[in-house]
Amino acid sequence: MAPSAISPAQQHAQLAFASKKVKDAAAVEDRTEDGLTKSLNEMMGSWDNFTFAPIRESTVSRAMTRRYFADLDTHAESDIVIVGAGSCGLSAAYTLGTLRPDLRITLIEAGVAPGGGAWLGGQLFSAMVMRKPADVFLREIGVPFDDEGDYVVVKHAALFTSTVMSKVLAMDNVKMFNATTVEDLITRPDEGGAGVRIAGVVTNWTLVSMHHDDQSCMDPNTINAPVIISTTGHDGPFGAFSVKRLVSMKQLEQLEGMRGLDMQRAEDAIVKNTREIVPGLIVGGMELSEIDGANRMGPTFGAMALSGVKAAEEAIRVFDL
Ligand code: 48N
Repeated sequence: MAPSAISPAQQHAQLAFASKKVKDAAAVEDRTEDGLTKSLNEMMGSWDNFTFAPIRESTVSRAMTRRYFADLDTHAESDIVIVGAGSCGLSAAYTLGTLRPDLRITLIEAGVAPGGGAWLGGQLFSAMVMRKPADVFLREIGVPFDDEGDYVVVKHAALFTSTVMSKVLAMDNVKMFNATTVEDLITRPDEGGAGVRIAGVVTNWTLVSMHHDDQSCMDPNTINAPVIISTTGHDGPFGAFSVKRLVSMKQLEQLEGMRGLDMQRAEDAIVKNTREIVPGLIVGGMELSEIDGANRMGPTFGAMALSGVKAAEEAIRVFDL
């Protein structure tokens, strides 16, 4: 499949933003011996005459809206869309964005706060367990951990989630639209097959999606893409979106439903079986357990990270067909 017409950078240039990109500023500024940058050090202790540069409210509004709508315009034609920015979706976005900077990748997340169930390790405990060899992914993104032999422990789940998210959001070819829900799939007849090929997603503001029943009809928006990765988690108020839609559009007979917790079996199954379910749609993470009837694994996250890596690999395979 040919990548989309023009690159995001070209599109942005066409919108002639006057801003200049300042990247990794902290990385290049020299630091004083107390560890802070010289300029921050100079600012501290001299607050009496402190003042911000002048601004007008409309400037702030335009700075936000100009970029948002330019991104929406650019990503209306995406190469790969990832639905759900939980631990699996973020890991897939990191792997894809790193391996294929030529692809325009769009991440759609229903919550205002991405991250899904990966802000805590389990119940309300902050430490996150990953069984080896998932430590390979932690080394890849530079998250420190305690090595406990067969498993590793990240001191706070939010350290993993915020690190992988920060790397994804810093990528030029990845754009995340959060507080945005995928409420349907775009389909085309699958040449040579009896079913359909997934060709994009249908989106709406999440707050709108939650109120279709009590407001007049609010039509959605669309994003065309030849490949979709769905990682919307196991069934729940928002979970398992794409697999449930495949059943309702008669592309899947039924869902086997996630089975009881069996840590030992669950994680291997989720990673090994992350795959293209119907042409153009790859499913990973806990959403997959609903199709296959895989066990749940509870508070261990290695399968989420590595299922995301595998989903990225699958997406590139399908895209390059
Ligand atoms: O964290 P989740 O729910 O899903 P995964 O598969 O990334 O990670 C699952 C993991 O957190 C576990 O459940 C752990 C391992 N426990 C397992 C167990 O046995 O209990 O993230 C899914 C994301 C969320 O952020 C949702 O808000 C989002 O997907 N989402 C959507 N975003 C856009 N459009 C939708 N229709 C949609 N549905 C869900």
